Amino acid sequence: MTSRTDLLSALSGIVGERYVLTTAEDTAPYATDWKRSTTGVPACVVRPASTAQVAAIVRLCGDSGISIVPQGGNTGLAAGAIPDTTGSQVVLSLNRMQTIRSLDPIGMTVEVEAGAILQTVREKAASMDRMLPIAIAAEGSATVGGVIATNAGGLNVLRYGMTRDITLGLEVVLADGSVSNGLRHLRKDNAGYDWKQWFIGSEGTLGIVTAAVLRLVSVPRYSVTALLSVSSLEAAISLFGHAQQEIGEALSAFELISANSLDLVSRHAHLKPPITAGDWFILLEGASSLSGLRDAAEGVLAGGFESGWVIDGVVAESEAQARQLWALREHVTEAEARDGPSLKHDISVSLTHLREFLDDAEAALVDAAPGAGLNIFGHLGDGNLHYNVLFRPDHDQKAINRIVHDAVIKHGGSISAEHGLGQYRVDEWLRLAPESDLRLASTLKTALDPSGLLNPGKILPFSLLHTKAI
Ligand code: 2HG
Ligand code: ZN
Repeated sequence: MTSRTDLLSALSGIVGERYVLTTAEDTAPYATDWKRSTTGVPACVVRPASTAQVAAIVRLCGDSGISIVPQGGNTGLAAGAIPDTTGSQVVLSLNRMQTIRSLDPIGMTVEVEAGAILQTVREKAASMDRMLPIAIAAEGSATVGGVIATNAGGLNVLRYGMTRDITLGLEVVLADGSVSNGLRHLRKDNAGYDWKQWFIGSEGTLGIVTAAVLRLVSVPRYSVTALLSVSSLEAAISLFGHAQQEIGEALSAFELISANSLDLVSRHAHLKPPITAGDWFILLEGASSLSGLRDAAEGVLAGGFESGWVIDGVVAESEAQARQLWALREHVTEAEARDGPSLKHDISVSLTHLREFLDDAEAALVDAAPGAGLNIFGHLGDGNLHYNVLFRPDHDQKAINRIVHDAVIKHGGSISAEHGLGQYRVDEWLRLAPESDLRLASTLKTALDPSGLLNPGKILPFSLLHTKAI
């Protein structure tokens, strides 16, 4: 058994003493999640500067039986990068590994270290007239490694896919301290298993992503943004079908925002929609290298009015107005946090069942948590809603989670669409996942991390790996 002093001095030997943080003050930013609802107690925080240092730390911790919680920008919404409260887990922050190793504007790829800030990579790509098509509200702090570990989604999934669809290659440090180098810049690569997929969305439980090759796209020269209010969810869904027809593959975002969400934004961020309200709002964006988008968006609006789906709408006249419309959507999370405590549910349900899901969940919540508020918004085009419940202290939080997730499963949906299971949804996943999913997950975890060194307690608690249930 390694003493704490031995561990700290061995870690200092790898990264240098100033990059091993031990005081409560220094470790605090790494110990609490963005929402400030989960706080852990790390043994220390270690900040390596290279893949070789990450590998050496993993070997050291493995030999000493000390578990590791990998962390990127700490912007996650499910506490997947926060240690437990035992004071025995080492947080391994990748925030010193920020190098953009290469950017190829013709091959349309960027190779980058895991700790690079998403926005910095997007800006670098933009400076060469290319776009990294991962757009999330936290891009100013989120890192490439964190985005990969959670398979982040965001605002443009409709057009470009999830992080999984944009990742071409990975470099990963495995639990035994070896390095798997798959930094290939290839669109086509069927040689053997596509092992990078095992690590994307694995929340640091199977290996530590240290670098990646990501796909770039051309910068759309034209874009159009519109905000519409609609008469019902059914109207919103019909309008989505219409927009897909009119705008086609250039439709890059189709976001749903409830009137309640915009009420929160108006109260806490003092921003108001410039149109007459309905129960729901739609923020629509089209982006293309070809012109004609504005006509197409106006066609969507006109068709929406004609069919009685749309109550009011505006197509942005300028870049500045488009940004104002987007600000309404982008402030929802912050406004919710300012309003008070909430239970986040990051769900996806196919559009054909969405109405029934909302009805079932709301009916059950009215009984179980009377007076709870709802903040529902998200990526309607992907069937992914953030169904966030603004609960009161007397409400049973576990019961609320069960109600929402039971309704999701009843309608064939997923309880974790784009934020990961983290710590918040592990119990619910174990309760609701098909046994065969758990068995496969357990097989993979046992093969890649047999001693449960990496991010224990996330996705598949180690204590459950060898039980009969799995
Ligand atoms: C978004 O879509 C993010 O804005 C955050 O995924 C969702 O705050 C949330 O629940
Ligand atoms: Zn989202």
